[in-house]
Amino acid sequence: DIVKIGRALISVSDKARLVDLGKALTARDVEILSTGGTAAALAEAGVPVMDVAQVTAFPEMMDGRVKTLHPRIHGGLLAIRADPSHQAAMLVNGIAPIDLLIVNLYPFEATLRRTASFEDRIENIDVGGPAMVRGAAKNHEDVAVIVDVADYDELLAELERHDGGTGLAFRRRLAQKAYARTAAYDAAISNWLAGEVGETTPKWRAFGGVLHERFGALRYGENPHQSAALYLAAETRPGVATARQVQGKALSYNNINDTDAAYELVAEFDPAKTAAVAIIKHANPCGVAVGETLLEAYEKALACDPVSAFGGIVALNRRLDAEAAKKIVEIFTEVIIAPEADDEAIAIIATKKNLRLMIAGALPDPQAGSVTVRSVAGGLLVQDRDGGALDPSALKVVTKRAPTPAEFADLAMAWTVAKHVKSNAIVYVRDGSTAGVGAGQMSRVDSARVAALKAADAAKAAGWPEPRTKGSVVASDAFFPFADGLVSAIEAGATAVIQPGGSVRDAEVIAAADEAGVAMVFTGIRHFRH
Ligand code: 93A
Repeated sequence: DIVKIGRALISVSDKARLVDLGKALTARDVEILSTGGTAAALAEAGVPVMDVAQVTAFPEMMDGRVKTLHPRIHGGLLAIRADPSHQAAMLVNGIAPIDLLIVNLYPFEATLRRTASFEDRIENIDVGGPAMVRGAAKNHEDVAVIVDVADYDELLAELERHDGGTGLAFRRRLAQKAYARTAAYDAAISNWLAGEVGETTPKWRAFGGVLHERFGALRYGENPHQSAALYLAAETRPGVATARQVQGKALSYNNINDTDAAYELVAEFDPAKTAAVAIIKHANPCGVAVGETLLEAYEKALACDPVSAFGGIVALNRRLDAEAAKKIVEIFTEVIIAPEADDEAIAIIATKKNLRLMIAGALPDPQAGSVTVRSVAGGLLVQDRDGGALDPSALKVVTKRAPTPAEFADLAMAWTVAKHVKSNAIVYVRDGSTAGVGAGQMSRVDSARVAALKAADAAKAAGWPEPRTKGSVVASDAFFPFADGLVSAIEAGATAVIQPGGSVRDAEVIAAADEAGVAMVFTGIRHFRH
């Protein structure tokens, strides 16, 4: 699969490192073809080069709009070398093969970053370059294509390895990169034109590489004065964006955001092992529980913070059944999302005509790789989604007392829930349901206090003798920088703790746990969520 480079076509707007590259290719007896400016730069440096105009027998014309758009060029790039009919076509039409294409496109994107006229930008739309790049990439079986100055070194290393040739794996990688380049290039042009023609949401088209389809405009964004739209991701992950809406009003921006948080959370719980329900408000859980049935899990989740649960989003990890549906419709809920729903459950939901029921078809794989995107001024922040899962064998007991099996089960759950709570996250769990959730505070000790306070309020409202944090376990999404957060959790009644560890004051924190007879495990990983 090694293709020896006999002839190369170089046509580059960015002439950086051009002469060095030309010299290196000449040293390997590669014949070089070039377009006007590129040829001139090479010739000036004494690199032997033939102008494409000589090959095409046409002059570059129309201000350079037509230079390489000719069968002698495209035939040389596209001909399948092993195909006798292609060979014959080359012979008959005087087409010589081109084994290596080095192109970088007219700097269209740069015209967006500077003040430029409409005409200037139009003139900087490269047509011949992308045409050659796409042709060479299609024919990567025989042709290598470079679209980035940064790849010159790799090319020269490859030629060194294969005595002036390139391997198929290398060419295929280059082909992939070439199409990524032409796709991004056209996306940039389309984004710009979208703005020019008054497309209402041109800025969102900038997500081109990540998102591929505008799914629909939303009534408004997080607030009524913000416009908004939902885009579908190029990758398909079962969830709110692709779920089937069985009934109810159209989802709002906030509904979609909260429903996503809810469904991603319940997906952490294997439906074959347990039913799980999460109730979400403002993207944070106000109650999460597991149980034998969805009804049991829902009732336990609701008990955690019934005040906040009003107007919440309910996510379930199993097929919605009638008994759970009957209970859920008792209070005002914005959205229900589940992998499936029984007909009887659907009929019960139908009695609340505004309530949105979303059927996702499946649960997403919590560990599956994917990306999350958020915007910052002038850019996008992209990261792998947090697919981290608790590895029981990696847990380190750091206190004199180890957690009991019952504590351990609740610790694992608390840790899983904490992953889905905005930092600083403190989550108390007792008997398979959250007892208190502290979310989004700027100090960890405040999150511990807020969670305990909410548990105390819930107990008071329900007439329980004590808050459910008494005898609970607690998870912290990141390490306790001081003992105070832990002390606060112990005061609230936690008997076991799960946290990443890794603070310079771990010794102090461990000592505080030991003093109270509290068991603590370190996970070694953290789950910030901002
Ligand atoms: O105007 S074009 O779209 N028409 C063409 O036929 C063509 N062929 C190559 N632009 C074309 N190119 C581009 O010219 C290349 O992609 C490269 O960016 C540029 C190099 O021009 P020069 O060698 O004259 O500096």
